[in-house]
Amino acid sequence: MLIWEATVINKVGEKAPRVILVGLRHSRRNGSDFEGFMRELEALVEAAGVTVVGTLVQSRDKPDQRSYIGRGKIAELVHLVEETGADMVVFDHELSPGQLRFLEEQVPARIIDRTGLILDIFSSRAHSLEGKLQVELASLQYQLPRLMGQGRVLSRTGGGIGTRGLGEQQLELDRRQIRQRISDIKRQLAKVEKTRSLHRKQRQRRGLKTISLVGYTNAGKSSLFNMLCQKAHHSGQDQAEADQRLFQTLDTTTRRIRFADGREALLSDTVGFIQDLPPHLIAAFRSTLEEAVAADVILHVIDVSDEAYFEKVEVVNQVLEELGASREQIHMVFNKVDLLPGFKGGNGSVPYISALTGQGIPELLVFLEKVLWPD
Ligand SMILES: Nc1nc2c(ncn2[C@@H]2O[C@H](COP(=O)(O)OP(=O)(O)OP(=O)(O)O)[C@@H](O)[C@H]2O)c(=O)[nH]1
Ligand SMILES: [Mg+2]
Repeated sequence: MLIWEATVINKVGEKAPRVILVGLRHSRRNGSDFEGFMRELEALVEAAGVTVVGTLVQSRDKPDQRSYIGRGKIAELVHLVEETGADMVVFDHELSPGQLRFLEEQVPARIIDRTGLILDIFSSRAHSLEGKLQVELASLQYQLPRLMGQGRVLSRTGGGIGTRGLGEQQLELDRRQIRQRISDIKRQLAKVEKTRSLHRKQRQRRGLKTISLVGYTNAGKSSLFNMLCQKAHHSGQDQAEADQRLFQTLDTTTRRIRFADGREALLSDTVGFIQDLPPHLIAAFRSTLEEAVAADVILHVIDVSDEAYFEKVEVVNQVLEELGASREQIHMVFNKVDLLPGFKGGNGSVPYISALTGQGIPELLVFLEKVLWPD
């Protein structure tokens, strides 16, 4: 059956694919810093475990409808692919099904767009049943309009998994199977959500307060989660994984933490955000994200050492707002102060911390206690 399979771009045992990045600088890209965007794309590619061997940048007023980068630039891309021996080309934006097909025909390498790349990273990181179902749902919805004729179906990585010799009939069969699978997954997810909302009601009834850590990917949420559990835990549990790779965390982890006076709260570590998150992914992860914003306190973790932190704060605020978080719930915490040369400490109103060295953590716990129990 041709349904989504969890294969990763860089399968263990295969040599790391060589990748060319393609970026399109155009006037409609909402003023954001293009170089920063490309650096982030490279970090995403690295998070998928592949090596970048070249970058191609095109400037035009707007994307070309048929080929995204324009015909002249495609010739240059083909040349670069041949010269570098690249196996894969990653585009900086989601391609339409038509653009993807056209590029596949023209360029002798696998074509992947930013959405396909993010989906790939997500699927390699999902461990829980819910996470896996959510990623599969988003992936199938992405894949459905991208199924191709002649019995070729685009794999999640944009390449073809060859089931040659099959025709339109097979294609229709595949589509029907995918639609069927999509509705199965939705049904399963609805069940998981029901159980979760039941648990939430139980917690509320017991009066247990909740804190969720949210923020841009790589801001240090998992590191802070571990640090807070270490300083305020009462049961030795396994740790959340912190890593410099983007989207290290996908599944939500929750632990009980205890404050100085013995009061307790539940702390959750969650999936990170990124600019231009694929809409299918947001939709698929909606219940996880809504769960995060339903907390009594939303701790927005910010990497102050990142020169683009201000834009990233905006991205996170926007997603939080879309999810219905209220301003009163959201509290910012500035992380990675150890990387700021000559940092002397904040003015006391906003917590400045280092989840790595532990600086500012006792103060953060006091801060959290105050916002959780204001009386
Ligand atoms: N120097 C320094 N590095 C930090 C600090 N906090 C986290 N890091 C590093 O930043 C990287 C990302 O940390 P994580 O805790 O995995 O970040 P995250 O927000 O959970 O990331 P995702 O799960 O990928 O969204 C890791 O390499 C951490 O070691 C800090 O306070 N100072
Ligand atoms: Mg994490």
